[in-house]
Amino acid sequence: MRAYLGLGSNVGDRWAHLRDAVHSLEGLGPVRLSNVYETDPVGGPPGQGSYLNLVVELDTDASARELLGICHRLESAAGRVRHERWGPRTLDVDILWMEAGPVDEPDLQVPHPRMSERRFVMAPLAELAPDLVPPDWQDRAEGRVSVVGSLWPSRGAGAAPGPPR
Ligand code: A4P
Ligand code: MG
Repeated sequence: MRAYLGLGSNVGDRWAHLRDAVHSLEGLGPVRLSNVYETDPVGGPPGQGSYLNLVVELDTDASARELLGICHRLESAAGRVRHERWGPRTLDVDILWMEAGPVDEPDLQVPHPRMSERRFVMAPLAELAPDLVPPDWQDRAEGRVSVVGSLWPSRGAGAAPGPPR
């Protein structure tokens, strides 16, 4: 079943953090990738650096709870330390939407409750899943975003960041 993850990084080697996470996700099954976007930080402390963001489509039988565990493992592997909400991070991995259906628990909400307000989520998600994006999302979402490259193909030679293919 389809599931969408939102990945973001604004500390350290941002391309490497995203590439490593995508490599790990490829180990779970087939993936599709959006372009990578450079995005203005939304919320959080003033002065934090811009993010690189992308969305990954998975084809998976994992439950939402299992997927959350995978998100946390990927964040730990990138050396993420939690200081403050919406603060700078080596890697953030959020579950955006799952075909398996919604989840509403204290520590896990799917679809992600803030995704439609955020251009750094909606722009890459619109590439992969136009069916999940309301037609007026550009009017509702905040934050400047621009395509800066692609991780596709992410395997082997040619995996370095570059212009969209
Ligand atoms: N959690 C609940 N639902 C989910 C979900 N669907 N996916 C819980 C993942 N986690 C979910 O997250 C806190 C807890 O949320 C998790 O432990 C999990 O149990 P966190 O990653 O520790 O903290 P956070 O990311 O600072 O908080 P939050 O509320 O998840 O933030 P957001 O809304 O994800 O925003 N600006 C740009 N340009 N790009 C970004 O990527 N990211 C954020 C984070 C803010 N501004 C940004 C970006
Ligand atoms: Mg998060």
